[in-house]
Amino acid sequence: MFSIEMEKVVEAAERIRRLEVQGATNVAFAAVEALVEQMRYSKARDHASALEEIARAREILFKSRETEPFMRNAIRFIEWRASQSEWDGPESFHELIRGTADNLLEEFRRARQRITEVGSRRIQNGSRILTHCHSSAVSGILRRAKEAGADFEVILTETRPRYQGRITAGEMLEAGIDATMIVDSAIRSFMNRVDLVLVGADAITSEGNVVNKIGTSLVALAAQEARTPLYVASELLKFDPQTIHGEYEAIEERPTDEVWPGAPGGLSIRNPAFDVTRREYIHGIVCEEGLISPHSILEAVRRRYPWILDPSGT
Ligand code: RI2
Repeated sequence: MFSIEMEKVVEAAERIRRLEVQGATNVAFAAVEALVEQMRYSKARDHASALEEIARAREILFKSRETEPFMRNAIRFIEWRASQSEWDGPESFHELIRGTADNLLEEFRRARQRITEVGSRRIQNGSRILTHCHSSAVSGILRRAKEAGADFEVILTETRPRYQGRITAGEMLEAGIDATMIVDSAIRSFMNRVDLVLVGADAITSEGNVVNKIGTSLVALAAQEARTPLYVASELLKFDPQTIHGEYEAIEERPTDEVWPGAPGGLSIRNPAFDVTRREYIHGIVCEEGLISPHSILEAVRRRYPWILDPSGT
């Protein structure tokens, strides 16, 4: 459908779609890098066609995974900056894109550092933490806590159907953290032995609800029943501004053969990748503004990243 000129972006979108790049933050980084690369090899010779190319890149990247506002916020920001720039030839245009992306990625790294610091303080010596799926934010917090000398155990779910729990397991073992894997359906059986639940996020809505890997809302239910506090580790950059306007976060449905390859004909299979955990189930969101209540998410985003709500306000 797209010409060979969109090669860099098409390749990146494919890797994202196949989950070779996984986790909202990694997806955002990969999408930004792909856009910068694309514009490095751009054949556009005027401002209008360069912007047209960015718009096509955006379209391809956004389709790779539906539930990824972090990626969308980042790409929209770069696109907006590009649209406001003066055209001074393709090389300086690329420099502008590169510079904007570098500043943005630096901001992402600073956000992550703060999340890691704040979150690690909640990991008590001798405690047991349950996590679901693989979140680089959660892994970062746990690694930091370990470096700070805390001795704790992690219970991790295997996370059907794509088994991202194995990525978490590998990272825990590499960091020397005591880790135990359970099947997803064992969550309730283990919840009474857990001190704290820590999960990542793919999207945060204006009401403070969190969209994360399918099964997270069940983890939250079990945690509430057992009175185990549940924290979400997430950049505010995952806030979806569309939700302010009343839109629901779209939930990606993935191929059914991930659930059962070669399933008998006539059987319907559904494979939603994410679900919504309502804010009532969330004790706090560990973000770049510190540990905040999900109720205050919109104010925090407005304070920290006004450009997410309105790029012309930057
Ligand atoms: P970080 C993952 O989705 C999980 O739902 C995880 O909690 C979330 O992204 C955030 O990951 P998937 O890509 O940004 O495995 O914390 O479908 O890395």
